[in-house]
Amino acid sequence: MIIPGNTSLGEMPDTSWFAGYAQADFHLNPAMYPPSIETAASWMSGDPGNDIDGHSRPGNDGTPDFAGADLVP
Ligand SMILES: [Ca+2]
Repeated sequence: MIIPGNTSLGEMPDTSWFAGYAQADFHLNPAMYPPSIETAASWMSGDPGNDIDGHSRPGNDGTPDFAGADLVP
């Protein structure tokens, strides 16, 4: 399902791009995640200022950002 205004990352044949999907560890595996995830989101006021590790998010409305809870600096 594609929701208008969202970026499709395509089919997800496996979960290897998460560090530990089965253990609910949704950190990105740097060698495995699709590059398009780095700009699939747009940061907007009200979004979290940091990811799950405390890494800073853009902080400016409309700035491309990693989709999801983790970003890889
Ligand atoms: Ca991170």
